Amino acid sequence: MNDLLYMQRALELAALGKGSVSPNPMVGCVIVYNDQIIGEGWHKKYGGPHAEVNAIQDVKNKDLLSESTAYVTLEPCSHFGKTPPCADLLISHRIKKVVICNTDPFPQVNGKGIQKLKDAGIEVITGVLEKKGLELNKRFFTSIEQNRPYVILKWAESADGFVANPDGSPFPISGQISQMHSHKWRTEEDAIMVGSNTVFKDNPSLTARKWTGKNPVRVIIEGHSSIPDNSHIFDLSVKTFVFTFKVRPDKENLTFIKIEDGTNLIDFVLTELHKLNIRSLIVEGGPRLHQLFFENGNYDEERVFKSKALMLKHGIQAAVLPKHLVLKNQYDLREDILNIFSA
Ligand code: AOF
Ligand code: ZN
Repeated sequence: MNDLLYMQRALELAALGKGSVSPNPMVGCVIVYNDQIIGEGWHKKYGGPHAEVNAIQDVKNKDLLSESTAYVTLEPCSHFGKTPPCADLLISHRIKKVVICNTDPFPQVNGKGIQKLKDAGIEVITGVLEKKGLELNKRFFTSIEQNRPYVILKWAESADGFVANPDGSPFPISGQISQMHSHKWRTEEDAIMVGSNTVFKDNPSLTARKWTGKNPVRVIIEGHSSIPDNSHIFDLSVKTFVFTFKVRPDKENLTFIKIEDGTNLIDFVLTELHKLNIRSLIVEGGPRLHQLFFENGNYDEERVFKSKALMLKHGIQAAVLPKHLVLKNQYDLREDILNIFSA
C-alpha cells in the first residue's frame, strides 16, 4: 500500500520537470527510511543531474541509506551519458531496496540498470503505478519505441464541424481562455507544426506568449508553395524548420529541409524530426495537414475545442474538417481547465 503512495509522490516530483527536460524523460525519486521520506529529488533540467542524484543529495544522514528504499519512476540508468550511472550511485550508497515504476527502453539502459542493482544484491521491484508512468512519459516512450515524436493534433471547430471561413481564414471559435490554453499546450511540447495555408491565412507566430514557459520549435510544411519572406514564422526569434521543395540558404534559427520526392510526406517529416531529437509535436492545422495525418495514422492524440456556434445558421459554408473514423485518445479538456484555474 505505501509503495503506491511513495511512487505517487515520486511521479508528482517527476512532473515538475515538464517542459524543461526533453529529450530526456521526466523522472522523480523518493528515499524512504522506516516509513518516512528522508530525501526527494527530480530531474530538473536537460543535461542536469538525474533524479536519484538529487534525492540522495537531499538526504541529510547518508548512513540511513543502507536501510532505505529508493522509489524511482524510471529504471536507474546504467550508462555514462551527461552524468555517471545512477545504478552505480545507488549501489555505492548500499541502498537496501529499489522500487521502480517503468523500465527504461533507452537502448543504452533497457534492463541493464535493473540487472546491475540485482547483481549488487539489491532487492528490486518493478511496475508500481506503471500506467501512470507510461502516461507521464508518453512522449519519451513513443519516441524511443516508434522512432518518431509523440503527435498531438489540435483544432477548434463549430458545433456543426467547421474549422475555418470559406476562404480559409480563421473564425473566432475560441476565446481568451482557449487561447491561453493553447499557449500552455505549446510550452509542453518540443515542436509545433502548421501547413503553408495556415501561414498564408493567419500569419501565425506560433509562440507561447500567453503563458509562461518555453516556445516550441516551429515546423512549417511549405511544400511547393512560397511563403512570403515577411511572414512571422521567418522572424528568426524561435528555432524554425521549413520542409519544402524550394530550399533557400539557412540563417541562424532558420533551417530549410528538402522534402524527398516519392516519400510519404508525414513519414518523412516525422523521421527528420526524430533525428533532431524532437520528442513531441503539436499540429495546429490546417485541415489539409490534419487530413494527411489522419490518412497516415502516425499520431497519438486529438485535442478539440468545440464551440456552441452553428456556422450554417449564419449562412456560412465554411471549410469542414475531413471526417475520419477513429478518434484517437480524445483529450479531456475539463481536467485541464480545472488545472488552469488552479495554476
Ligand atoms: C535516470 N534518472 O533522472 C533520468 C534518466 O544524457 P543523460 O546522461 O542525461 O542520460 C539520458 C538518458 O538517461 C535518458 O535517455 C534516459 O534513458 C535516462 N534518464 N535516468 O536514471 C533520471 N532522467
Ligand atoms: Zn541516471
